[in-house]
Amino acid sequence: MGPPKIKLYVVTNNIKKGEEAIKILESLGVDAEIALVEKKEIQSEKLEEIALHAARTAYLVLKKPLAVDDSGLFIEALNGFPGPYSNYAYKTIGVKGILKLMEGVSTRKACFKTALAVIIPPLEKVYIGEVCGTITTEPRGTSGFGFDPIFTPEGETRTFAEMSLEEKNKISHRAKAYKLMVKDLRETWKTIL
Ligand code: ITT
Repeated sequence: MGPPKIKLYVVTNNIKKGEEAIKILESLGVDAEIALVEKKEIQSEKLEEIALHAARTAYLVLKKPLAVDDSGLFIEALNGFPGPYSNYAYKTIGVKGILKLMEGVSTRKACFKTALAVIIPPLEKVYIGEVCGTITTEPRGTSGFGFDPIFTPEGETRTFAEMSLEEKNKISHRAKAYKLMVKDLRETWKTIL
């Protein structure tokens, strides 16, 4: 028997997002749990900075190995809006507001991006995952959360909200970031995840 596995805490206040992360980690064989810890969100245009700062402040409270993902939807025709302001945009103008801003706009390309910060002392790292696709003209589907009903990933006809969680987790920005993280931690850093 080797050393015991590390348990990773997924810090978020968004339960849907947390459940998605737990499923991804489960499929990679990682022991993980959601932690609803108060974390400070700085304003920055860089998801990497927001995620790392949030992870550091959460670590001061939790003092256990943890991961924080900060994600956003970057719409090309809106010069990357809402991007790092996705939470605020979702709560204020919402899915409908985004569709309204996109009315009559033919360039519908958009990308979801995740910056995943992990702290397993002394290690502190940030991983990036991205998936591009298009913004629909109408919301479709009821699964997932946030902007899932208006985003169709490349090579698909369905929105993320029309897919099962397992399907979204095969291709999503979040899944890509977590897969990179687990691979790097296990292979390069010999972390027992
Ligand atoms: P925490 O910071 O507490 O984790 P949050 O909801 O603010 O929760 P993010 O900052 O990562 O999480 O995401 C900002 C918003 O972007 C989020 O509220 C959603 O509206 C949207 N979003 C993020 N990831 C998404 C995804 O996979 N599918 C659809 N929308 C997503």
